[in-house]
Amino acid sequence: MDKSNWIWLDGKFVPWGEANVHVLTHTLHYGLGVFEGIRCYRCDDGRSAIFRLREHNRRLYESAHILGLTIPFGEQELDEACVETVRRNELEECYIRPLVFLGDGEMGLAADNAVRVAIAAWRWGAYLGEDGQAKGIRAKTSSFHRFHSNTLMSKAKTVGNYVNSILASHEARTGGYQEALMLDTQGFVAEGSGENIFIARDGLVRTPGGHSILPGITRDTVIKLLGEEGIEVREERMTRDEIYIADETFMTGTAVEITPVRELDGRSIGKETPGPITRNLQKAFFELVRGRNERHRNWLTFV
Ligand code: PPE
Repeated sequence: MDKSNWIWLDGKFVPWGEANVHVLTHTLHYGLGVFEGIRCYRCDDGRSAIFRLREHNRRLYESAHILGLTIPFGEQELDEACVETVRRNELEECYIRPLVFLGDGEMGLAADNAVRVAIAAWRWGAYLGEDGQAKGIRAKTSSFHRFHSNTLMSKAKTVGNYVNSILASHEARTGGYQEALMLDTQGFVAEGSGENIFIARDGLVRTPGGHSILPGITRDTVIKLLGEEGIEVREERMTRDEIYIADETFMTGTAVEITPVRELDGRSIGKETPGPITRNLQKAFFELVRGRNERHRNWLTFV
């Protein structure tokens, strides 16, 4: 990975190579921790802007609240720490990773160790490759279901939840696909291993509703951008074969941004990838994050 110089750890900047923890760190054993993934883009005027920082850190605090973890810093303090991490590392464009974890001290499930916070930032290009973003990826329905909302909490971006994602993603990759489509425990479409999913058919866009998914901030951005273009987005249940017969399918997430899906389970999707709705949306999205959309300038935090 493309290392940077400094990591914010519990309120102080430490050199990248010294941001270490003890092997008996609680989260390392049991997965109880929460995190975020945020992107910062270089705008046309040369300034860097963090995209929807407030919403990401709000979700970080909500995730912690769901798990019963109290973050020992104020929300504004962490927003500022994210900005400072980008600034200190002199990064023009980057991915920011705040992580909240339980430190070492006691072992066992009842341990009440100190809650610790780290913020790292590094350069991270197209998550599923430049080619994937331009021409679309091949996905496979996973044999691993997205966990039920009463198993692990789906509205929390919990460290341990990603074992479910990794099982699915690894299965897809070893089978020669780039990403997994995960169904919920009832068999309806949920999301990708680290992305939300949308389909378009006859000019109408649909995405699975809230039950078994992480409510993505990119998903919310896309719903708003499409709405402003006069394209209706319905949040409702869908089956995997509705994707087979969609005109267009795309995945959204901070890391993948907006990535078209050109094939699911060996069936090609639509006539062209990306289709017109996806192509226009990608354009609108990149204009927005690079500061060319006056209407949503409040989604940008300039570094
Ligand atoms: N669902 C899941 C399961 C998920 O992990 C993400 C983000 C999303 C939906 C989209 O959420 P949002 O980023 O707010 O639009 N996945 C992160 C994982 C990256 C990683 O592999 O690490 C991300 O995109 O940052």
